Order: sequence, then C-alpha cells, then structure tokens
Amino acid sequence: MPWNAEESLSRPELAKLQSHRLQKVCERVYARVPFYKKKFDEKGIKPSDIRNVQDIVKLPFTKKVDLRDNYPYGLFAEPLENIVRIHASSGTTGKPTVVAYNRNDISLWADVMARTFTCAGVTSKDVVQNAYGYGLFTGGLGAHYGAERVGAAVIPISGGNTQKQILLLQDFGSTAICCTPSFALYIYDVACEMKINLDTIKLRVGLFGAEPWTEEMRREVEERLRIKAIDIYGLSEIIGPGVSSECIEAQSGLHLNEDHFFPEIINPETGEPLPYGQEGELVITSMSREAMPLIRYRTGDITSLNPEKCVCGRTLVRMRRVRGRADDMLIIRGVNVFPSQVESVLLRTKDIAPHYVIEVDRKGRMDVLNVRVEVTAECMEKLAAKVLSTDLKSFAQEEEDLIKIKRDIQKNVKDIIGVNTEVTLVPPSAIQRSEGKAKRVVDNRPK
Ligand code: DLL
Repeated sequence: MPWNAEESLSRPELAKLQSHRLQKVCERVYARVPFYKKKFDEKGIKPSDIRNVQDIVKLPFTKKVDLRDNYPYGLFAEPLENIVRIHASSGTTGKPTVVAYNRNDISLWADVMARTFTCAGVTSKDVVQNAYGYGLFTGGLGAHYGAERVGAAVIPISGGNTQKQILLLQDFGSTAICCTPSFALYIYDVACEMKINLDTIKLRVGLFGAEPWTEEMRREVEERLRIKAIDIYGLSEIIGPGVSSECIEAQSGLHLNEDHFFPEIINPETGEPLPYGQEGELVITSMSREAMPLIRYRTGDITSLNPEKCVCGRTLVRMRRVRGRADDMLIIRGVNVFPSQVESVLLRTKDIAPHYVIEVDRKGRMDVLNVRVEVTAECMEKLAAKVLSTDLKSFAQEEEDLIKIKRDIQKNVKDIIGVNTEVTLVPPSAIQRSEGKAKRVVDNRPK
C-alpha cells in the first residue's frame, strides 16, 4: 500500500491538483520573491495567466546560477523568522547552494520520504541504519525524518566509520540501510576483510542514491550484500531525497512525487519540452514548497519519464534511472560519454571489480580516455599462484588473460560508446573508496 492516497490518483484528478498547486506557487513567488517578480515581468506573465498545469511552459526557467547570484537568502519566500532549517550543497567551485525550509516544508519532506521508505517496503517493524551524512547535505536528515515518520527505529550513524557500520549491522540487527551505492560496496569490502559471515546480518533492503549508478551496479550490490537495492533520487534545491523512488515490487523506474514536484523533460540545448519516453534534462517545479519554491528548476540530470501505471498500484509517473548529469558528460573527441556508460561495460566484464576511475587527459590536440579499474581478488589470487608456480607457461597464460580482459573492455567501450580508451588494470583496493558520493571522473584537460 502506498503511503498517501495522492500516489494513486487518476490522471485527471492529479492534473486538477497540480493545476491548483501551480497557481498557488506562482502567486506566492510573484508576491514574495523579487527575483521571480522580475523574471515573470520580463516574460510579460502574471500568476493569473497560469490557469492549469499545461501553462507551465509559459514560465521562466530557474538555473543553479540564479541560486548563486541570490546567495545566500535572496530566493527565500518567507521571512527568516519562519525558516526552521537551512541546508546547503557544496558545489565544486565557489560558494555553496543554500536552501531553506519552514515547518510545513519539513513536514512535507518527512512525508515524501515516508513514501520513499514505503516504496522500499520499510515499515515500523524495521531497523533503519542511516549512513547518509548528517549535516549540510540533505541525505542524512531527509532519510532520518522519513524513516521516523513510518515508525521505523532509526540509527543515525551518519556516513563513514565503516567498521562501526558493520558492528551495528551485526549487533543492532539493521534490516534496512541508507547510503550511496558506492559506500554500500565499500562496507561489503570491509566486511569481507573482517571475515564477517553475511548470514549473521539481517539486512534485507538498501535505499541507495545521491550519485549515478547503473543496473549492473545494482546487481553487484544485491548479489554481494544479498539484499534488494532500491534507487532513490532527489536534490537539495527541490527538497533533498524524496523527489522520486523505485518501488520494491517492480524496481523499474522511480515514482516521482509529481503531486508536489512537477516534472518536465526538456532538450538541454534548446529548452524545448520533450514528450514522455524521450530522454533529456529533468526540470522540476516544487509546487508545495513554502520557504523556497523553485519554478522550472533545471536539475541538469538526464532521464526520461514513463506514465504507465505500475504493478505496485501507484499512478505517479516513473523516471528512468538517471544516466548522469549534463555537466558530468565528457566530450571525448566529439563523442558524448557518460561515466555510467563506461560503468555498464566494466561491470559486464568477467574478473573486474566495481571500482574504477575515468581519467581524461589531453595529449597534443587529442583527448585521451584512460579507465583505471580493479581486477577482482579471485583474479589476483589466480595470478599470484601462477607467479609462485614454476610453471612459466601457465604464468604466461595468465598474462594473456589480463591482456584479454583489457582488450574486451576496450572493444566493448568502442562498440557501445564509440571511443578508443586506454585501460589500466590495478589490484584490489587500489582505487580510493568513497564514504559519500563517489568521484568517478578526473578530468585533467586544460579548461
Ligand atoms: O544527493 C539528495 C539525495 C540524498 C538523494 C540521498 C538521494 C539520496 P544533492 O547533494 O543536492 O542532493 O545532489 C543532487 O545528486 O541532481 C543528481 O545529479 C545526483 N543524484 C541524486 N540521487 C541520484 C540517483 C542529494 N538516485 C544530485 N541517481 C542530483 C543518480 C542522483 N543521481
């Protein structure tokens, strides 16, 4: 059963609710946020021109740079005395992006996160180990309030502290874990080093997000940790986690809480709206937010929307797993490459572990892509045994096996993505592990 009735409305009922909320939010920002008044006026739009949800295309976009230009409090639609929480996400450069919540926003957030936990099958009977970072990052507190709202017992361990995570998994009997997918794999690695028998832990589901990951990565996480891995999505600017989530029944697309967050897909180059099914940039209007609603916010995330009803009974549109951010897309000799495409190729290769870094350099005028990826511990053991053996022929054979792994990766990257790549195989644990969002790309090209 979904958490709220609004998750299973008919399309006409939903459109009615969306239209009403869109009108209200336009009135709110026009009256309270000078930035939006100016933007609306420039387009010659009044809130009364927005009669239903289709009119959304008349509204101006909001971009990340608008949050920076109005740093820190310029986009607040409430006086500071009504603000009860401020979060921020650290950009790669410069000042953080600031977001604010009033009491109703915090309650809304708990509710949409309760939907997320319910989607993942988490109830009051569960023990939730919350390994998202608590702090300015929205992951920790967002998951915390949502898990409490469904009545689960929350362990607010926050990120990092990997050995302690494992101790609590064992001793506190956690049945659900919340963290980035890359941290989940790190926890698994450390559990193996500690020789923990995974049969002694009760974990059955993970709510993973905050970074792009692939179907292949899901399979790895599910097989290794012996759990169901649920993809959850969100961004600070809109609310934090709680924008969309997969359901455990289908694990096929993330139900987007479109009664509160109106989604559009646009062509990132032209800004033109794209129909259901077509891939483009996700744009969201946070219609129910009060302290800092955003109109047509360009998330930079690349996905598509699917309106088909799901087996779980929810009617909310489903967004496909995010392929990556438009600004993470690498252009290598004119070809667009998403790190997630490289991840798919790597994880389909035998003897390769799910730990990698993509390095881009410029040699002369050429962009050179180098994938550094770990071989599995089993592969390493085989190799070590051959090195120790006096049987030089089998050692040579093993070297050939490594060359074959490299060639397979190169061939598949070329076939699927269309670029040549260098591959460096490294031993287990050589790639730095992440306790939060993984950094997969090192771009050394001059800007
Ligand atoms: O990462 C909120 C969050 C916390 C989501 C915990 C899920 C779980 P930010 O730090 O503002 O907020 O980063 C938002 O992270 O625009 C995406 O590019 C990326 N992202 C978040 N979830 C996913 C996901 C949080 N499931 C940015 N798949 C977003 C792919 C994701 N990318």
